[in-house]
Amino acid sequence: MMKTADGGEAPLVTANELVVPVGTPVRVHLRTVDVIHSFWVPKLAGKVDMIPNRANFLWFKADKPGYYYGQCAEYCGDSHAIMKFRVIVLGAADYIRWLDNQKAMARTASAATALRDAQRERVQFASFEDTAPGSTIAGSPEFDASPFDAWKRQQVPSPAEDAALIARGRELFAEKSCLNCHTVRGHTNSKGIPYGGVTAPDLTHIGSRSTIAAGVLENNSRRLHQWLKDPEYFKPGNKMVHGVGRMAGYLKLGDDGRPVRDSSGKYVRNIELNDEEIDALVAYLHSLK
Ligand code: HEC
Ligand SMILES: [Cu+2]
Repeated sequence: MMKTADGGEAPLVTANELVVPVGTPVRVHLRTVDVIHSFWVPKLAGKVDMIPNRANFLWFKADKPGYYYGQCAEYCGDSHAIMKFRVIVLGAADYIRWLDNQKAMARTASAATALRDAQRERVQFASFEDTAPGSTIAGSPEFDASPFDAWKRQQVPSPAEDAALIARGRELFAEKSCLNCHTVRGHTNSKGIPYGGVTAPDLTHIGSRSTIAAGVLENNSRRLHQWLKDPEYFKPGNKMVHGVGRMAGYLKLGDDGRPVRDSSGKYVRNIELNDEEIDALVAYLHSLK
């Protein structure tokens, strides 16, 4: 259980990555709200379907620490082929450390770690030539060499983080309406508006996860920037672009809840982000270890 911003308790929430202790039987409850999925981590357990209105579960026990790949094994929609997830198996002490950190409220970066703008990674956004739409994994050579080590590096704040940029990103998280769908537990903007959206992944510790977007992309600055610039490119049909119910995402929704087009047939945007704003959001999200 974790503490909530209002002092209550709630189950711990993560996304894309299931972190478990080694040598311990784990019971996974499998639920789906809309379509059928199938939970499959070939090296750890058999395949079990997730079916709406039905409570399924499975047990598994991992013998070795490491980074294990999982894949949805039942056609579930436009982005099924790229519906991946990971299981990270840790030794007992590492697991407790991870758990304590995840239970904590969102981290606030300190000004002592400020970095000159010039040192930030610059990214070319005009096209994503380094990746193809729907490609199975878009990692870096370091990540591909050892996903487990990459995951471990991701657990600690970068010594190069820029506190001013992070603060700007934190404000933008409210200005750009990210807070409508996402939670960052314990964080508000400067006006005290809590970041408490519930329809999308909880981002309280997004900086500590090695992948984003259901494991399609490595969670480095370049990939996170690309994701925020054009989520549709990587996950066609996703709700961040198309909205959740009546809550608009990147596209403006009409009264019928469908994206609106202008007279030339182009979709009308609801959320506009320029590259500087995206850089600030990336810095903010990556400070959330
Ligand atoms: C309409 C609701 C909505 C809005 C508004 C929205 N998002 Fe999302 N976001 C989602 C959903 C749904 C996903 C999961 C997408 C998927 O993987 O299919 C997501 C995924 C993400 C992820 C990846 C999370 C993960 O664990 O993989 C990040 C980071 C993110 N959003 C940041 C933002 C930021 C920053 C903004 C504001 C500019 C924003 N979102 C606005 C719904 C929204
Ligand atoms: Cu699927």
